[in-house]
Amino acid sequence: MPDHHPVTAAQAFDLPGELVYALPYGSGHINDTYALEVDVSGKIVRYILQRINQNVFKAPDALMENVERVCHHTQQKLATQGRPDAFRRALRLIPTRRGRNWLTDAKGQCWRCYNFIENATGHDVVSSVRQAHAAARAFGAFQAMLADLPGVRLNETIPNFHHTPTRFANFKEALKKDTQGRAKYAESEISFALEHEHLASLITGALERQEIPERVTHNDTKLNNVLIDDASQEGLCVIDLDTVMPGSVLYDFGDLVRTSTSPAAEDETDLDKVCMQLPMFAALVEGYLSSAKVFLSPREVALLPQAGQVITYEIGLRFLTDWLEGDVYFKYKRPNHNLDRARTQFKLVDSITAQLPAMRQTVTQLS
Ligand code: ADP
Ligand code: GN1
Ligand code: MG
Repeated sequence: MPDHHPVTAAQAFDLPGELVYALPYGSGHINDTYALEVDVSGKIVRYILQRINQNVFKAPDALMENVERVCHHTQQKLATQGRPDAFRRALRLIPTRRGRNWLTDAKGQCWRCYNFIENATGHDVVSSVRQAHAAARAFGAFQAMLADLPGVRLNETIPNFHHTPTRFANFKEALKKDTQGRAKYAESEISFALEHEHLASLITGALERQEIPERVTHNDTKLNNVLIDDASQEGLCVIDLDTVMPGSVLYDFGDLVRTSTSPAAEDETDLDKVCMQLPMFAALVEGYLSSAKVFLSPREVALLPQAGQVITYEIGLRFLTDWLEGDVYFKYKRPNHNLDRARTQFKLVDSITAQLPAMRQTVTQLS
């Protein structure tokens, strides 16, 4: 953890009692996340405090303007649906004592505080078809809620975030520079990345040719970015709103395939465990279409099978690039962690590629 002090930041927020603890929390790769424990008349109430990673998000105010709008809109939607548990189904920003929705501290660090969604879990690895179905349904419902977001186009919090050809170009640049002298240790991963360049423009090309529309999308739909209700196993609340911005639904569906069809963790080192499981894919398609079919175009549906292949390749490229550049972007816990992650992604790309005909058949049957 960096030296930024969460307690000082927490005290700037309008919490309803005494702060007891601020503990590092979760397994996100980007922000610093803390669970706050607040004593409210003898009862402990938890909150989530986050310091935005400004190495990754260069314009935190523009990011928070998006988050503010998205939270407001989703809460309003849920309120009009009259759901009794609406407060568990969308994030709510806790204001600062000065009435702002985020804090910029004396060092220029940006912090925000959310309600803590209790009795729900963000899973790092999928454990059942039911879970896959629930996650996909929740992300589809999230996209549906944002389809009529009023106002101007959302800010792009990371330019070219899912422009896979740009990710490929960045990889080539990192390879050329090889600042850490690491390229010689990853020959087969580098070959894989170079040989699969044709995948990069599949979705961006369709967007550019206007075969598929730009929509408001989440852009970071990995399984642990939706909290699943521990009791009902329903996909309850979509979190990690930093990259909600204009994009393609295919990257959202694809990242579900990347993170919810393999029984192995994203950083599994035993590659024999990494594979795309067709029953999980079918559950994702069913769950996603149950909430998103109303607005998806036929072309978007037709491209669902390949979406996972493209984004898994893209995230593999990003892990490999970061490793070549000396691990400057993703948080890591061991040497070569990003290389391990890249390997796992590329193994999964192969597994998806081998099963594309069956995946296409599944989508045809279920749509
Ligand atoms: P990162 O961008 O670093 O991935 P996230 O916003 O995904 O950060 O948060 C990290 C983790 O914190 C999540 O995976 C989840 O476990 C937990 N978390 C985030 N927001 C909440 C919340 N409002 N309620 C409960 N847990 C949360
Ligand atoms: C990061 O923030 P987190 O851990 O949910 C990353 C995603 C990657 C993912 C890989 C802003 O997601 O793009 O797909 O790691 N987020 C950002 O696990 O770069
Ligand atoms: Mg996250």
